[in-house]
Amino acid sequence: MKLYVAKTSPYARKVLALAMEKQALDRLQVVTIDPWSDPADLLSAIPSGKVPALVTDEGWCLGESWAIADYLDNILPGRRLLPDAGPDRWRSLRLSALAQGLLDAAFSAVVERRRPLGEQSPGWVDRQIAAIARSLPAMETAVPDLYADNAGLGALSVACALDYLDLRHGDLDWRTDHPDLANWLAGIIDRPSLRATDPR
Ligand SMILES: N[C@@H](CCC(=O)N[C@@H](CS)C(=O)NCC(=O)O)C(=O)O
Repeated sequence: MKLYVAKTSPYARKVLALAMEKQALDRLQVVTIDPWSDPADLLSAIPSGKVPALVTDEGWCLGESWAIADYLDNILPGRRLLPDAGPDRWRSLRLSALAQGLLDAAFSAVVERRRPLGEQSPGWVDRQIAAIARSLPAMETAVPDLYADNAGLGALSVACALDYLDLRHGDLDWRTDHPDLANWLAGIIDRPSLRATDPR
């Protein structure tokens, strides 16, 4: 299986961390590319042109980090990071979706700020920052769930999203108002899967 990733992509990091947690990274041929330069093999594999993108051994392609993570969790050996069904699955999915919401907002603000000055929309950036500001208290409230998820897909997704905030939005002092979340992140971020995928 071929997995297209980019070095600093927080979405790709989530999938790589999952494969490492399952100790099954060797089952993937990881191809590091720059999606912004429109590489031909990525575009022919996946219409969105985004990473992560997975080309399976059967030759079909899957995009979207959450779908790839679900698929790999099913077919790779190792411990399950997203339970098959029941309350544990819903908890992990809830956390995963919360993380995706924060990550989408944080990433979108970064992309907007990289556009040529005359094309940037401060209103759009403010909207994304507001979404981040609403997501953080929801995550603080969900800290018991983050521990209960036991470094599952939901917890790893939140860790990747928060670490992306630190990488690209270092000016947002989110730890002061979310101390439990900060403590939880300090504990999980030292896992080998997250250390090995640190984009810094
Ligand atoms: N919803 C997607 C987002 C993936 C995404 O936006 N990836 C970025 C890199 S971090 C990308 O490939 N951007 C290239 C583009 O938008 O053309 C996911 O969860 O995988």
